[in-house]
Amino acid sequence: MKRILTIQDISCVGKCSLTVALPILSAMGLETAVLPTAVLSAHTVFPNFTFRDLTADIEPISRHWQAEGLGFDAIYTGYLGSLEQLRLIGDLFDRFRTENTLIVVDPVMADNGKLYTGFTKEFAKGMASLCAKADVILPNRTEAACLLGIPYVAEGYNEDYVKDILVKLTNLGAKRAVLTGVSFVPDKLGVMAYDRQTGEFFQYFTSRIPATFHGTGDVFASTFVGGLMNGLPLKDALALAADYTVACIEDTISDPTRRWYGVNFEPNLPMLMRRLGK
Ligand code: PXL
Repeated sequence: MKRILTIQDISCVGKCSLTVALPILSAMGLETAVLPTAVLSAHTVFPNFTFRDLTADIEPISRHWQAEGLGFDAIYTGYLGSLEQLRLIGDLFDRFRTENTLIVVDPVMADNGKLYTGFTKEFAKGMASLCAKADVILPNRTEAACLLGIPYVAEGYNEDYVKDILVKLTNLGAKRAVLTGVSFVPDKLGVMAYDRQTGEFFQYFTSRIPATFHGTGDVFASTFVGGLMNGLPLKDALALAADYTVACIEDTISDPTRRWYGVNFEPNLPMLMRRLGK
């Protein structure tokens, strides 16, 4: 069984980060180790959330793993809390990377043209340095603008513009870049990707659902990483992640008892397993 390490916060309530990544990756048949970067009472869209920083634990925990000879087939990072954490995790990549380790960085920090609470331009620069050490990065369009230090364009862009962004993203250092939240026509939303080694571009679009929910980026990223670790080619992992995310959003919309703070990813786990033949 492949073993994956995911590094992100625990938002105790919130259907995001580790509370999404763990069940999704487990359902996809992957042993999932975690390195929590912080414990929050709830994610940062809740008012008055508590935040316990775990930066000081990153090095001792990972040194223990090294002493035990533990390694990982993939390392996937999500929400990280500080510049110091970016530095420590870059160092962890260097210590655990082998020829066969897949390193995926989801540079969680912004959406809809704005940085999330607590993030700065300096953090975005540090995140660009962490992205340089990854094999695959998956920013949304706002995060891509922050990483590249260019203005966020809300609408009215075309395919050439997105391709240019993707090439610039891989110029940061990663072999492959996936850009989420791409839309050329109002009723379709999707992802585009670029593989610098083959020069190939990919795209996958679904119907746009007129609602936004928190945590969908983490659902998408976890499923995408799980797909790659199940041996799917990039384009199939993208399609699986997009279809599953859409199914979760549709389930949420049709649920009168839905939570405002996240999506119903749980009822759709069997669909994910079926798609993988599990
Ligand atoms: O879903 C991304 C995310 C993860 N973790 C925390 C967050 C957010 C987005 O706001 O607040 C704590």
